[in-house]
Amino acid sequence: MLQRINAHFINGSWRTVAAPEWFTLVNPATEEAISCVARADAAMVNEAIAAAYHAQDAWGRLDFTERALYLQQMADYLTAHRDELAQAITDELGCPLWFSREVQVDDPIDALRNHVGFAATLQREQSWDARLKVRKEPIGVCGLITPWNYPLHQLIAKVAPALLAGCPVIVKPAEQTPRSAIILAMAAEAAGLPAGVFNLVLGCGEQIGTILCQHPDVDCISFTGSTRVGRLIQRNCADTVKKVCLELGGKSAFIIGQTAHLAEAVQLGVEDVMLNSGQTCVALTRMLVPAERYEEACTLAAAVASQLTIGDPKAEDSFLGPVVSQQQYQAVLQYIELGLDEGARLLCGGTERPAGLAQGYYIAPTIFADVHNEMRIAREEIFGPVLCIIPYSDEDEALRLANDSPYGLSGRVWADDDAERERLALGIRAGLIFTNGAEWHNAAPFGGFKQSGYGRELGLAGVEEFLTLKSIVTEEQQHD
Ligand code: TXE
Repeated sequence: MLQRINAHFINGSWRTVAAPEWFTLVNPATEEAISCVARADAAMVNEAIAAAYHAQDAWGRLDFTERALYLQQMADYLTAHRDELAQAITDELGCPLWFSREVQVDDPIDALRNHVGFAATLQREQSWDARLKVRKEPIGVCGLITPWNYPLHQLIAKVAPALLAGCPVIVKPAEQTPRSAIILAMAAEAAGLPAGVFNLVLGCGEQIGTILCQHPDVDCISFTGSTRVGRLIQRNCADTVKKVCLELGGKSAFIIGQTAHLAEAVQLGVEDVMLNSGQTCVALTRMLVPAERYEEACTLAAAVASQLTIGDPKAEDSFLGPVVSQQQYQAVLQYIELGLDEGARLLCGGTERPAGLAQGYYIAPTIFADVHNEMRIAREEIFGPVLCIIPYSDEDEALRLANDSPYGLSGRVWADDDAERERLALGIRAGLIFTNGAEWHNAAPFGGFKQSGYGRELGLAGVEEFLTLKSIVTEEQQHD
């Protein structure tokens, strides 16, 4: 018997849809149905908006430090439910359980706790003087629309700053990954958030998203997902002049510099793309290598990929599991075929099912050499375990290739020479640059240049997105 999930959190209580449409969730590792999820109807979405609208004044009047106490309790709840969260994410998304625990769950909880720490700074920044008071005020009711690839992270990166800023939220997670959102709503309930401050509606992106975007009582939409839907959201928000934050796709470059330690750089580059089966918006999908070291890099990359274990997400030694869905599986396989048609050289992987995996949406780590930056596989976001290796002749060409992309989300440079590293890092037009072996930073403001979107998440800058300024000018005091 399939588990039925009919759970929407509105105005402080759990609600069911009376005669719902059901959406079937499939475990991507087994291709078996795991549950059916009821989609919220339009009436329920409108109720959630009304609840948030009525909650905004009281919530907005609290100090940052008071609101931070609720976030603290939510973080404690999530920590206590770490294993359940990790299991839910692995079942729905297919990434290995160790990755769910360490990256999909621990990192966002850490990010949530960072927000607790921002409260005192924000409180101090409220400025006063005799004639002018400039206050940072919440922007209002926020619709938060998130994707499936890092389900808890994507939620926390929006919910934490919005709540801290004083904005009530209506959360619409991706249909493929509802469980982490339900657990987050349980955290909000356990923390005793006032009714209407946190609302969760599960269901169809187009239907719920359109209502949220067009509703006059919603003041801001923060969206992470495809560039296609990002454009649509902008248009849908235009009539009500909402603030919009968009975190969209990427096609990030990894420039391996002339002075790089090639083996270390290539290993990190390959592993980075293959993690989460390539379904990472900051994945370094274009590896740029000095022409004179190109064949050496290709050989190293294929060797690294051949060592990565693909298989059962529950096995501790699986480095990558399946991709999220049949749809994603077909889309990635089509890109691999396209790469072959475009004349790229397949170093490893491809469209063949990995050995021993008869079921599941598994795609072997795939690497293409002889890729030109004009090829579609070098320009479009594939969102699967596929790496393109591109040669460059000198530093100028490396930067030209890195920046010759409609996207500008992220990038990495590796050079042992400080000056080279600095020049490359400054030269890439993208919102987040890593150097050498640097790891993800939970307080680094994150967001795109160009068609990767605008607005920032994480860090104090992430909270500022949900704040607006109010100036109160007072009459000069007359002194006798
Ligand atoms: O994304 P969608 P999909 C990219 C990646 C991937 C592609 C498609 O390239 O292959 O997008 O993935 C909701 N109005 N990224 O189809 O459709 C939807 O319900 C409002 C990059 O899953 O953009 C979900 O909650 N909302 C990315 C969210 O939008 C709508 C992460 C994302 O879904 C809507 C994921 C509408 N009309 C995919 N239609 C990243 N930047 O990290 C759908 N949604």
